[in-house]
Amino acid sequence: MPNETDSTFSDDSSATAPQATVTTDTATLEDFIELHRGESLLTKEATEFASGLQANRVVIGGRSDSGKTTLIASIYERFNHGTFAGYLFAGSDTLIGFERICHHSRLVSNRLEPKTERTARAVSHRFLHLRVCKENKGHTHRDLLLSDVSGEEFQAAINSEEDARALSLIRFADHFVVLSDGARLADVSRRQEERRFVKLLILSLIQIEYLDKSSFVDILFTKDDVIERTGDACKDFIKMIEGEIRDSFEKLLGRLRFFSIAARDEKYKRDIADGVDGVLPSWIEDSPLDKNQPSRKLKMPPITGEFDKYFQRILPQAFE
Ligand SMILES: Nc1nc2c(ncn2[C@@H]2O[C@H](COP(=O)(O)OP(=O)(O)OP(=O)(O)O)[C@@H](O)[C@H]2O)c(=O)[nH]1
Ligand SMILES: [Mg+2]
Repeated sequence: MPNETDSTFSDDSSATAPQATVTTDTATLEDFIELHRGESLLTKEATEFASGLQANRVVIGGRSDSGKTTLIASIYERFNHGTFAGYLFAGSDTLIGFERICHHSRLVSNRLEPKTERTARAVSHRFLHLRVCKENKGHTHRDLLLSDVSGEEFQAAINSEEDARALSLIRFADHFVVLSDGARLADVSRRQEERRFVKLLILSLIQIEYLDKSSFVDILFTKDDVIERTGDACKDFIKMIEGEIRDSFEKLLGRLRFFSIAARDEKYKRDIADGVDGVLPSWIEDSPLDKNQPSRKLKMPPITGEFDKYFQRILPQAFE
């Protein structure tokens, strides 16, 4: 388990330790803007972030239950315990958002098993913001925006071009991440459907040119704890999918990589966010986009919640 006593980031008075427990559903945009102003965020840093030039944007796709929200919650929770993947937590403008998604994952209300709340389709296109700094590298920070989009939107996208086009946030992502559900891959009655889904999702997005030779794409096989318990036949199946996806798409994309993660081992044998440290640094550091060029613009989505308002407010230049 992570070292509970490691509080390296809390020595830095400029950092915002992710300890605030704010779970009210009635919080407004102003509430969390205030929250972020209440911390020692320098104006210069805030301005740089608001310019949108410094934040890498990671869009996380995958069908419902593949583990998207749990992955985001697990990253935040690891930073709760100190250094993760060589980085320290240095603040977030969406602490309420993190607390809300973690609330359902934690052992609260006498739950015996942690469960992540399903992301509602109505609250689409929400982003969570993380500010981190490299361990031993002083105060140079990096900003990361992680999408938490409902799996239903990705499922719809493989069946309809219109629904695929609704995922226009992928056009301006620095990283597009597809989660392939390890629990489905471990189940012989559902694994073929999962294999088809992942391939079709990438294909659909290539066909409408949301993914192209400039795109960085990562495939994450989730719930590796389940895969591990299922045995070698399942691992062989995953290797086969990996080979197929490479053969079909590698030449059409800027970068294609594969990882296995266990964001939340239900038997608690692995650390939270196990394996995520292998991919997180590249989300923070790498980008296929020339950040000095005007970025690809998004269609203004319908405003369905505070996350949409937040995103449009901090990155107005990202929208058409
Ligand atoms: N065993 C195991 N279960 C996991 C892991 N990660 C996520 N889960 C479980 O998988 C279920 C679905 O996870 P979510 O994060 O809600 O999935 P999602 O992709 O956000 O789903 P939607 O919001 O419906 O799109 C939850 O019950 C999680 O507890 C893991 O690493 N191991
Ligand atoms: Mg979700």
